[in-house]
Amino acid sequence: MASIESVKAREILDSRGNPTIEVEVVLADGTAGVASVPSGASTGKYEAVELRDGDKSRYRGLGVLKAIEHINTEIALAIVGMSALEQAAIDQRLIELDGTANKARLGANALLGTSLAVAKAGASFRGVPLYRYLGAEGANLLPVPMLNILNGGKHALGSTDFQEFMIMPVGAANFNKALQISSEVYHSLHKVLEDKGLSTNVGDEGGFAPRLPSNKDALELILAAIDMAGYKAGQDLFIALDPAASTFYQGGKHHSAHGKYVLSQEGVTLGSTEMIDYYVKLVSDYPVISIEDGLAEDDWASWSLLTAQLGKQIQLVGDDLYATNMERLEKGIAQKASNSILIKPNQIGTLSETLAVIKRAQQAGWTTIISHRSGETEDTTIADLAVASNAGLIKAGAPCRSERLAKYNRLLRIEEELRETAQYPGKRALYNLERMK
Ligand code: 2PG
Ligand code: MG
Repeated sequence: MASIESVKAREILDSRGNPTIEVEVVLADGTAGVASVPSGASTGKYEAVELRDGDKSRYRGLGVLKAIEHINTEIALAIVGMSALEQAAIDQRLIELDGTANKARLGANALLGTSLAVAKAGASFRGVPLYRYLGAEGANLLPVPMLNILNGGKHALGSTDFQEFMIMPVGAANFNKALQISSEVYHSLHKVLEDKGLSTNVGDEGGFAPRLPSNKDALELILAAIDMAGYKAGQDLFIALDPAASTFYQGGKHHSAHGKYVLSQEGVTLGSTEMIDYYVKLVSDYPVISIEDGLAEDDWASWSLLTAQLGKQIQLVGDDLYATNMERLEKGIAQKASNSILIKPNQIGTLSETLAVIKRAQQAGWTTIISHRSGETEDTTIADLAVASNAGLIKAGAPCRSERLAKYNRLLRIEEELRETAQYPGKRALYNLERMK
């Protein structure tokens, strides 16, 4: 009765108003699973391919009707009749059906939407929540949220060079309290900006996007906000950064050592080692506990240098560097390129591959952060995935805008449902850092 009876996709719009895919899988007993697919702006070049129509007469070429057609015909034909409970077999079938290394033929967006809708149908069929269905019985770890309260880079043009300035409420006793603290700091930041006559408009992930001369100015504003809200930076909350350095890295494509990091708002251009020095200084001057994509996606040798220098002190997260790809992760582990990985299901295209990458990183003693994309929908799968995989960390934007809050609100409900068995790791989420143990 868990056999798949129909698979149907439709075009919906994401939080930026761009088309994306929603997939509905219905089982023989009438149980349904619905999932939708997010989309990035600072997309890494090693991500699986997001298939877009390229037909300029619709949605500026961003339509996804081709990918939808693939789901409604080829993909449906291949998985109808299979059991929704066989997630691994279904994902394998999807991968083989596509037949390319980067899912370019059918589209990683087509594959992921199908894969997630199957999982949701399977959970419904079993009558359990998705986090329970995907995780073991003991999966009860709520993640520490990493909330992007100040947006720059490709998510807010004209703001900072660095893409994301996040707060991590590690001092809270539970997730509910963590969200409360974060919202209070967010609103204090609004006040700090207002008092300084700076813009309180928000960027793609709901964080403020003032025009600022430097990244340090952003850090100072956040420290002021934490203080105004009555909390202690470096104790109740830490700061995490996602410079998204691939977006301001120039040249040296084949000889990464010759590339340059161009901080145009600050008016400085740095070589790789100077960029590392810049971070060393930031970490000594500010309560920064995590840096994601501090270096570019091809600058492997510098990643290892950065990790040798700061990897004991802070979390160093590879996002564009790994693109949730097992081969790239293995290379990173071998080269000690970082101590953490960002996990985005749509970078790789199926749920099973995503789970395998999380598991491998955890085995290597790394932290794993389950992440949204800058273009999101109301889908809350990543919240369940964070709990199911014991990731301990989630990145889902500011505590503002419903597509971001959908994930945090889902976690509030999960925490309530788990009652006294729910765990909030606080600073232990960064278990591989000596000082956070
Ligand atoms: C990132 C993400 C999410 P995007 O770089 O980590 O914050 O941005 O989805 O635009 O790639
Ligand atoms: Mg990133």
